[in-house]
Amino acid sequence: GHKSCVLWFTGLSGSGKSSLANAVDYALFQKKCRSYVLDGDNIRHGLNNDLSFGDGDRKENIRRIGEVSKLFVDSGIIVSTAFISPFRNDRQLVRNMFDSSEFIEIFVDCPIRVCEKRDPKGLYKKARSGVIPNFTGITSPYEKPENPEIIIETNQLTIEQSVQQVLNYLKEKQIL
Ligand code: GGZ
Repeated sequence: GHKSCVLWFTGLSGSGKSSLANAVDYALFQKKCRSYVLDGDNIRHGLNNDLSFGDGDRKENIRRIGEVSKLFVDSGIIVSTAFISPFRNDRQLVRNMFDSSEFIEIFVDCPIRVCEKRDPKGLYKKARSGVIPNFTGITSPYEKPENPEIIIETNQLTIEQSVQQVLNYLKEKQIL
């Protein structure tokens, strides 16, 4: 058996949140844990398809994701969320929905020049040329976590090393 918790990945577009959340989720599945990933594909395209990227809608995006995460945690699942969640205050509001051991903030730390170089979807290019407004890191802020439970430098580590860092934390805290 294992305890349930939220692995709250936060970081810039292209920092590797989604890849890492999915890799952690797969590693947990292999260990026979019950886990699930919430990301743009299943939330921004569904429940939250009424929300834009303005500050107010980002806040509501994160609030709803916090509430959904709570349902998963109540059902005994380890839920990984992969959203930029750029505002410190919004992340704090979600943190406050949980017992302190249940909310694990993971700062996916990657320099913006590296994210911009990766630019897998060409979004930074569009943001620079003004086609996409309010783009995080370019024309909209990203407030770095001050006291995250885990910091992962995706620019310095392999995906396997990054996954291991998360698993080590979960073992240390006796969640696994
Ligand atoms: C940031 C944007 C924007 C703007 C579209 N700013 O790299 P991606 O494509 O796949 O992930 C980004 C995703 C961000 O959605 P989140 O729900 O994670 O954001 S937040 O937590 O701030 O609400 C990016 C794409 O959507 N995208 N427009 N203007 N990212």
